[in-house]
Amino acid sequence: MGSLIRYITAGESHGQALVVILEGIPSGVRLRADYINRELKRRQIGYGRGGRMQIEKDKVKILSGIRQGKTLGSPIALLIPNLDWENWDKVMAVEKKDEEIPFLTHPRPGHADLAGGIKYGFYDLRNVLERASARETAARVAAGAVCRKVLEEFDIYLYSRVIRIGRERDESEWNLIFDRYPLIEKSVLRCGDREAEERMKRLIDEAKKRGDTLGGVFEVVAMGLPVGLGDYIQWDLKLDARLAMALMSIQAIVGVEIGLGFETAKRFGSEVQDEIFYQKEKGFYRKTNNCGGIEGGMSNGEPLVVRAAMKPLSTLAKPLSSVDVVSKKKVKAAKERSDVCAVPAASVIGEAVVGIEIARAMREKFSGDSLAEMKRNYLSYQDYVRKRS
Ligand code: EPS
Repeated sequence: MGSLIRYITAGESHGQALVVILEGIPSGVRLRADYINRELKRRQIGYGRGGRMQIEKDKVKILSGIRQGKTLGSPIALLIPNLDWENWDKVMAVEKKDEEIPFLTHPRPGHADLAGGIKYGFYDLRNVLERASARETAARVAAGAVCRKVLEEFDIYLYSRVIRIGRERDESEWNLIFDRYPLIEKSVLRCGDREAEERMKRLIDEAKKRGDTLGGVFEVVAMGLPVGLGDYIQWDLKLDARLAMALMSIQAIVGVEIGLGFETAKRFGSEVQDEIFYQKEKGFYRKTNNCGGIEGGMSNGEPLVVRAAMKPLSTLAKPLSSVDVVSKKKVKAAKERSDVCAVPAASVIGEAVVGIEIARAMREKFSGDSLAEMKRNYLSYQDYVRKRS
């Protein structure tokens, strides 16, 4: 995609640390570790998580790219130590030790275990699951926090909430997210409806009792996007396509919709398209936002509304049938300590990856090596937009 902002993560779930290198952040952005840590903490909260979150207290170590509190424009390297590493140092040792480590040979249906083992030629499926684990998303949230800081410089703000856990739903419209945000941020399920939250919690308790897991749906809303992020001229520049890829790349995400999404397929065009109005003070505007802030692969100035569906986690305390990859005998799938439900965490991760995509599109549109240069370009574009409206 040739974008100026790009990132790559490294790290195993029970290895020493997670690492992310983020490139393309302009110089001159004020950034403190505390700001990143706040986002890391938000990702760790959530009803239905397992024992691991009692162990990890995610804190970032900024290794490069920031000096005297401001970004340098050079690659930003961030490290998040895994506190659980001390319990896994033998199993996950870099050097081969004399002690034999038993192989994990029972792939979990729905996990990367079997396809990954066949692909990389492993009979110890731990080699797959350690990297396939959603622990990796802590690194993405750290990168997302940096991008979020850039976006705040342009008055772009991100929100998220959980609207479904299994069969239980919060039916409220997306635009209630702002009024309910204090409640959402305090909720253990990131749900803005207390009654729905209680039902969701009961369902999670029931799943836990049964040794089962649950998925759900979260919604991310971004406010303040200028018109014209993304592009209509080429498939891989379209903002909706890029957001879908970013969200689908989160572990266990199986579907993404923008605005009314799948619901639009059931309606007439006249019930779906957002009519255009104009007022001298306001410029162009809409009274509805069924398209979720994106038309023709570009932001249209309305709030961005995206939702993602997460499948139930594949590590079950009461495991399903599987086959041993060595003996080929019928077995029960591997039973690792895990979460019952991680949709609230996914919702914070969703904010992060959406933030990264918006920051990338902003850097493309308002190209500049420094924040000041980006801001100048942004302001001159605002002048242009105002003159036209
Ligand atoms: C995960 C399994 C669990 C989760 C983990 C993701 O870890 P463990 O196997 O150590 O109990 O807690 O998520 C995190 C560690 C995290 O930071 O989100 C998995 O298999 O994907």
